[in-house]
Amino acid sequence: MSSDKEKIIKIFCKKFLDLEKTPNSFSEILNMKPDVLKDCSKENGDKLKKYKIIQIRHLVKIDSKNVKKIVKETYINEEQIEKWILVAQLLSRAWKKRSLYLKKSKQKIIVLGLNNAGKTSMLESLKGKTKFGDITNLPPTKGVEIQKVEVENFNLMIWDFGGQEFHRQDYLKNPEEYFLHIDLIIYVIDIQDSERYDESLEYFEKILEIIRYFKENPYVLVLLHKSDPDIRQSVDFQINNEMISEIISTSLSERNFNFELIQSSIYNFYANEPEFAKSFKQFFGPDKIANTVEEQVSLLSEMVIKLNSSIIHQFQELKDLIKVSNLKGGDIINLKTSNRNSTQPPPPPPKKKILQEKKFNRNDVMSELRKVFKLRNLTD
Ligand SMILES: Nc1nc2c(ncn2[C@@H]2O[C@H](COP(=O)(O)OP(=O)(O)OP(=O)(O)O)[C@@H](O)[C@H]2O)c(=O)[nH]1
Ligand SMILES: [Mg+2]
Repeated sequence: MSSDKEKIIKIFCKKFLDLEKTPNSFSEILNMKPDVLKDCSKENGDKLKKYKIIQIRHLVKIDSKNVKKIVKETYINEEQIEKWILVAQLLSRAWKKRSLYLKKSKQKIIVLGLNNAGKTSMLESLKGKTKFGDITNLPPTKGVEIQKVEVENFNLMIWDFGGQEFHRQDYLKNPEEYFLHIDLIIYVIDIQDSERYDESLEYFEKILEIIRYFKENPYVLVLLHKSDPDIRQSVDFQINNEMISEIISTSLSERNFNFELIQSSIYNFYANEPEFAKSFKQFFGPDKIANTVEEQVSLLSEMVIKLNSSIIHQFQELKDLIKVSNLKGGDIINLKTSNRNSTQPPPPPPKKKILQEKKFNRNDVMSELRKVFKLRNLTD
């Protein structure tokens, strides 16, 4: 039995079952008698037989009408039955989705944060999107988008978690589908949105709790994102930055995570000087002031003058250094949480391009990633 599978089964057994020996599979558990469930005595198990509930799997589809009937006729506590049903459903779901989370991709990176934090934009610039309009007009991510990114020495599976509230709730309710086998967490906080700090920190805390519960030990990279060059000198920014960094560092140290906090901005990519960033933001950002064609052209020409040859040179270098393969068509896996209840069968697995396996460890990945961040000018 793979150690990953063993780990999940052990968690289930410890929490929900009274067993002396750990079974080998979810289906083995589903075939067991209900009286192996915690708080289900042999007597209760016998009572359930009358309702054709002989194995745990038979509990999965019991509806509330039948629950009421059983409670009325057997005097089994309703809350207890509801709990057994829930456990059976969890096990059944774990069994059905086993292929999703039992397969360990070589390097799994999950990118989380509230909606509008700038996760997808950051990833797009990391991947080398050079057309700025493409980065600033991204739609909100629906569910989780998984992309394979190939960087010089290694391959990454990057999971971009859409941050809208209903998606966030889904991840927290179904953590086993998302938070297993993680090598790196990138948590993105919009440093410019101080009104949502509490909400973001709360979400972050919940994720860390889950990760610890699963006994995962990923490296954590926190991006204090939207640290745009033109605001870095402002007092507000510096105070907020210090406050947030302190809170996060304390929380991560207390939980013994290896971590790093960095300031990032997509405007760094284009701008090494604050003035330049400001013009870019005016041109492309959400508060863009350049509306007429004349205004746009004049602003753009100002920027082009400022765009010195070293930056152009940098662009060329980057193109050669980082080869990003964004999987085409069906190869981008989108876990849309809104389709959770769909009865449609899952799409066939994508035909995978065989990539050369290379041996690397987490330190290599981190140092490569740091290099990419730096090269992309996402960080200082
Ligand atoms: N000022 C500034 N704005 C940014 C930066 N990065 C992203 N943005 C803007 O932030 C907004 C949201 O960006 P997205 O990348 O779609 O945000 P997201 O976190 O992926 O949002 P969801 O997919 O809904 O979770 C867009 O208007 C981006 O242009 C940055 O570094 N600085
Ligand atoms: Mg997004």
